[in-house]
Amino acid sequence: MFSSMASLPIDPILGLMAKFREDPNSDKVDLSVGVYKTANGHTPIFEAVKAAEKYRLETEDTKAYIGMMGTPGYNDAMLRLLIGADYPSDRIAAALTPGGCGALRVASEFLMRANPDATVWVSDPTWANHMPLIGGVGLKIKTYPYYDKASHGVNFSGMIETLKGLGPNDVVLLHASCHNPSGADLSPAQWDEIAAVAAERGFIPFIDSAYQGLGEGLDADAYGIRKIAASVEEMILASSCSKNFGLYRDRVGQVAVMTKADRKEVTVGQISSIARGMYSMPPAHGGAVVEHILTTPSLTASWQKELAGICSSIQTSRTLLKAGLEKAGVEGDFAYLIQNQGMFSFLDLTVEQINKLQADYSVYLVNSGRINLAGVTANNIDYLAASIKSVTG
Ligand code: PLP
Ligand code: TYF
Repeated sequence: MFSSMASLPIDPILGLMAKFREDPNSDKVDLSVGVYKTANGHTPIFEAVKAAEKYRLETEDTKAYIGMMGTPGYNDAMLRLLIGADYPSDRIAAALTPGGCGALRVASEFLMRANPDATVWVSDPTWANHMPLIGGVGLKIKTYPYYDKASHGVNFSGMIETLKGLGPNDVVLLHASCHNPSGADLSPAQWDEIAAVAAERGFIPFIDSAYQGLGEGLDADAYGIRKIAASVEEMILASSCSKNFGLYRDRVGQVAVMTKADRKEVTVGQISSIARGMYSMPPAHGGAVVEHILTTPSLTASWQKELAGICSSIQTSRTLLKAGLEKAGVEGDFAYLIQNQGMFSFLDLTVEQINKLQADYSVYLVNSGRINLAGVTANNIDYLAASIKSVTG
């Protein structure tokens, strides 16, 4: 039965991560997968996470299942973080999910049940995994203009013109902050306009928040979420604790569906039924850690401080890269590297140049030219800039 299965290429991002690990070159530079690393290439565990895990180890007295939606405490703490303390609890059905990916998949299954004819509009370009996660349930996917290659910012007029043509059968996937892969984010004024168009046209905003706190700060990065939540009756929010709590492998996320009044219970039933068909109960550990941090003021403060440190270290990497490329004489205006937000930006390199960077210099980045800025450090910038200079001529 299995011999007819086709051989498939592996996830290009995760494939590079494995290749990088095997590369013996001591000068190697990893700009591939979106994982935060310190200057020595290590991804640390937040102190608040360690403290919460210690607390949990001491106090946890059962491994019996948690509910399909996760715990109410986790869901409440996350919604406060994302939407704010005044979130409309009577209209939001939320569930702990295995990572942001789990949230995106549950949300897509929910949309498919709600309206199999819906079209999900994603930014051009978007995170490559949005395609299998959303398209895999059978939903149609189309793109709206987003990234402007010339300015390395947002082509907002192109985007808003497309959104103005959408209606109630459309769903628009928006990145809350730190756009993956471009780093080009929407301004508050642009979010205001999108919220007004969503309310007017009746399409469903579907917000993916995987980097809250890694752009301009926890509240600033949630501006769009909060504006949209205050402007429309129905929306979906898929969030991840992988980056901002450093809980990558523990798989912690949340799906939240904002509904019309009186539809909450039906929505909880639908989400539970979708979870039952996929994994039934989510893993408890990471959600409990996040809940403990967000409900313990001293740990909240410690977590926020460490997160702000990561954010400023990525900003330092942006400054380093801009200065390094200029110093090495690489052609181009690199001011955009400072304007972009979060872990990622594009470098204008051809696939040929990217392949050469990997083959000749052990510099790893994905084919699109997307780089993870966390991989740029004071120690490797001269080597990295010289390598880029040499492949760009
Ligand atoms: N959405 C975006 C845009 C991402 O970059 C990621 C990856 O980190 C996720 C969602 C979800 O990640 P995870 O499933 O690891 O929480
Ligand atoms: O874009 C990234 O690099 C991160 C991590 O299948 C990631 O979002 C990459 C590939 C993948 C899951 C997560």
